[in-house]
Amino acid sequence: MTLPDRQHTRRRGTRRRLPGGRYSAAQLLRHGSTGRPWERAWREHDLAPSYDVVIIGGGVHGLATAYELAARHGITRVAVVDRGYLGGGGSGRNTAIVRANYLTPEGVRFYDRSLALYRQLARELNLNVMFSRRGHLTLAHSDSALRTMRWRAEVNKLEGVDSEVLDADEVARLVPGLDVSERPRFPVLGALYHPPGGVVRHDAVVWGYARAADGHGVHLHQGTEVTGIDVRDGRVRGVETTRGRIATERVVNCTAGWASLVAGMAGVELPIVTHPLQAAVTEPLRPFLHPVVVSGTLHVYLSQTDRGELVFGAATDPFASYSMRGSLGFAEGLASHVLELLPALAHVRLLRQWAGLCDVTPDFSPIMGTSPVEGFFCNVGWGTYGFKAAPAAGEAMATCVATGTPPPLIASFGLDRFADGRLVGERGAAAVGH
Ligand code: PYC
Repeated sequence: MTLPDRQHTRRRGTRRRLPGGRYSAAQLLRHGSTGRPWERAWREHDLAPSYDVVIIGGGVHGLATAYELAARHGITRVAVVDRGYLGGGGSGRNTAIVRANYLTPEGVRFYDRSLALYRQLARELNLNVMFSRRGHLTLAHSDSALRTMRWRAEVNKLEGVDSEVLDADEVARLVPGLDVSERPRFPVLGALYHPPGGVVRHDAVVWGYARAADGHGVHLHQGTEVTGIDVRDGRVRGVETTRGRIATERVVNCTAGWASLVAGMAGVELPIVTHPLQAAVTEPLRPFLHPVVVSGTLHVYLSQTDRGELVFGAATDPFASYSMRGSLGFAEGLASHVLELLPALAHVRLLRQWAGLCDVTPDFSPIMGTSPVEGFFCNVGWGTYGFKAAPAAGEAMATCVATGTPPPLIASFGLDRFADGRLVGERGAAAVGH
C-alpha cells in the first residue's frame, strides 16, 4: 500500500542531537557517565481553563488521536486527560499483536492501514517501537474452521492483503514443536497464514506517541479524572475534572473499560459490555517460535518476545466485570490448552499474569465517529482489537474531529449502525474466544 507523505516529528529542544533526533554513541556514553537524569519524554502542565479539544483516555488511542490532531491538522490546543497514568489501561496490558487478516472488507481495509502505519511508526515518532514482522497463523481444527479461514483469505486477497490457507505439514514447518498428529482432541488441519502480521513493543508505542504529541504542544494530564461532561442545547460546552473545569466544544472518548460510563456523562448510550481479558508471560526460553500462533478453538494465542518469553492469551472472562486481577482458573485453563498444542512446554514456568478490560460491541467492531451530541466523538468499543488499531484510529479520528465528518475508512463504524441495522460482523476474525 502506498502511504501519503508524512512529515517526520521533531521535538523541540533537540538541536544537539543527530539528524532525526537520535543521540550519537559518544553522547549516550557521555550522558550515561554523568549520572544526570535523562531529559523527560513529556512535560507536566497546569490545567488550562480551555482547550480546543479534550481527549479522555491517555492510552494509545487517545495519544495517537492527539498526535495526529497536532501534527497533521495543526490543532495543538489539545488536552489528553487520564485518571491514571499514560498507557496504564489496555495499551499496557495487551499482547502486542498486529495483523490485518479480518473477515469483513471494512475491517480488512481499516486494519491494513493500521499495519501500514505501524510499519513506519518508528520513523514517524523517532522512537524504536520494535515492530517485528513474524507472520500470523490462525489454526483450523475442523472443516468448518478451515472454511472460515478460506473465506478470510479470499476477502483479504480481494483487499490486497497477503493471507493464504496452509495445510498441516506447512504449519508444522513454521511452528517447531506443534503437535500436528491425529492424537489431540482438536487436531491441526491447517491454518490461515498472514505473513505481514507480527508484534510491536506496546509501551514504546505509548511513549513514542506521548513524546511526539508533547513535542507538538499537546498537554498530557495524568491523574486527572473526568467527573462530568457539560452538554447544553445538544452540544458539548466543557468537561469537569478532579483538577477543575475545562471549557471546550470538542471531546473525544478514547477510553476502554469506562467508555460507556464516560459516554453516559454526555447522555450518549453505547451498546457495550465490558469483559476482562487475561494474559500471561513465561520465563525466557531460547528463541524457537517466530510466528504468532492462534487457536480460536482452544482459546489460546502465543508469541515469543525478543527477550525469549512466551506471551500467552486466552478467552475473555465469561462474565462482565471491571476486575483487572488474574485468576488461577485462567492460568490452569491456559496451561492445559497451550500444552495441547505444544506438549514440550510442559515444564516452562509462568512468571506473571494480568488482565485488561475489553469493551465488546454486538458486532465485535469498534465505534468511531460522531455521536448524537454535537462535539462528542467516540473512539471506543475495541473489544480485543484495540492495540493493533491505534495508528489508523488516531489518524481517522483526528480527521473526523478536525472536519466534523468521519473519513471513508471509518464511515461504516459509526454508532448509528446499531439503530440502522448495518452491522460489521467481525466475531469470525477474533483471535480471542468470547
Ligand atoms: O485480535 O489478534 C488479536 C488479539 C490477540 C489478543 C487479543 N486480540
